[in-house]
Amino acid sequence: MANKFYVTTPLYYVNASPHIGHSYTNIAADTLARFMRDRIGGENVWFLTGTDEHGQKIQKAAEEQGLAPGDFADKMVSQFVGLWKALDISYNDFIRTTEERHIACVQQVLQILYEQKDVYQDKYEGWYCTPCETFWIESQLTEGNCPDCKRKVERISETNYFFRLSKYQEWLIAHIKAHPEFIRPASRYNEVLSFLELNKLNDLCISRPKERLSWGIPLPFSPEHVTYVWFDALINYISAVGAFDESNRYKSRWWPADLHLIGKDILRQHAIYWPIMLAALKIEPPKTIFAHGWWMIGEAKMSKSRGNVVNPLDMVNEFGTDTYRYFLLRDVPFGMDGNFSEEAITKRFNADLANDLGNLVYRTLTMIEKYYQGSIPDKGEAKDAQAKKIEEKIKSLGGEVSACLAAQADFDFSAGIEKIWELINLANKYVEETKPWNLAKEGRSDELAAFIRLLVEVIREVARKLCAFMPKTAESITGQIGEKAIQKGQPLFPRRETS
Ligand code: ME8
Repeated sequence: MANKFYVTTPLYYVNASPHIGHSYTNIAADTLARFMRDRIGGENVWFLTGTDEHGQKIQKAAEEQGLAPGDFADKMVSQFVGLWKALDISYNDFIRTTEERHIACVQQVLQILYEQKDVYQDKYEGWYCTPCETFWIESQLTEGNCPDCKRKVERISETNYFFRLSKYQEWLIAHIKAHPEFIRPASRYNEVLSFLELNKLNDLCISRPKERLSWGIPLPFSPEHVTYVWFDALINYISAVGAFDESNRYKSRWWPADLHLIGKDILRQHAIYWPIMLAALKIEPPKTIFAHGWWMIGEAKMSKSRGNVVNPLDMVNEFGTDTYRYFLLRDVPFGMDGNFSEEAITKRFNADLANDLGNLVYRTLTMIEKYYQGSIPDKGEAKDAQAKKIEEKIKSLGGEVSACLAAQADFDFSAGIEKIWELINLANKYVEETKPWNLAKEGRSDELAAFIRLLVEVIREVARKLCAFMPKTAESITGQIGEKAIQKGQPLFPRRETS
């Protein structure tokens, strides 16, 4: 088993408030980080998130609010930090690309690549999409517009610096072929590989003239230029863990990253630019890049530019943190697109949380109150077939959940949760079949005690396994079921009216 786990999320642009899509990646990363802390020890897990603060988009958004870009970014960062707190995101480090530790690292990378001639100066003539900050050649345009965002492009001609992507294309193809786990899920692996096999990579323009864009990291060898925002931002994954610093925290400890978690919108930058940047620096590539799907509203991707975003805090206020986390992780297999709606959350809430989990905990606590005055019975062993089945399931559950959350299974959160629910459902069925009220009436006290003890074991195991997915719920269950006695609280998930 690996002795460390370094997981990252994208660094989100601070030009607008975070929405459900951003929260999804962080909830997934948080769940894995919590899961791995439990398995290999907290000191062996490093979970990095942060914000991407340079570039045109942010400069423009700041101007619109009449603020200096740095002040604007400070203001926006607090929204991300606040949201991560509300969602119980247990990151170990939060990096901002405007921090000195990052800027120094980016400049060092640029200097190394410039000295070894992997970065060179050239004159650029072609089309430029300002909102996407991307250069396009004539043949790439769709009806004269940007092929990504379909907006108008501008003709530009300027001196810039370029990174030799093309030189490393064959290396990247070979690396991908030799490492089927490098890009996941398989559909994304195939997408990147066939793109590389069918297209010749152009070198990447990694600078912007200062007169056009001033909000960026200056090139150490050309003060007239700032660094292209993607080239700057990707470096966070090594700058945050101290690449090139004295502390040896980096090579000996965290790098290579075990997992870069991203959305499929930024696959090209992560699976092509980034490994090539690392190869040029003679740094090992990350082990796995996993691109998940999109949350959609109807037919459209939820995005700032489309203006169809849902504020995660509204959902947390309405449904609670854990219901929100549960819904996102359970409703859609990781890697696929999903449709977001409040009706869908309510449905999951009533069926899975109120009816199954909440009911199991509440009815068990109620029985302990009623039959044992709140003390958990300490003897009795259930011997019937259903009890045996439940005991087996308690034993196998840990392994089953781990298998679902493994890289080989593409971090299948939904299937992992389903395994936990198999146990919950077995236990609920056991209550219905055993009819404990009859055992009580008939004075079969040993059987009743054994039955209750098994339910308590089930609930304890469910709480342990839910920790990574729903930390508050797990804590609340553990708080209600003590070592020897219970402390019954309000029902965990009181049923919601459907409209
Ligand atoms: O791309 N569904 O930042 P960004 C699911 N700064 N996930 C979504 C989503 C949706 N509808 N919308 C956004 C950037 N995301 C760069 C990254 S990394 C060095 C630099 C999530 O603010 C998903 O993780 O546009 C996606 O990749 C990311 O937010 C894009 O965030």
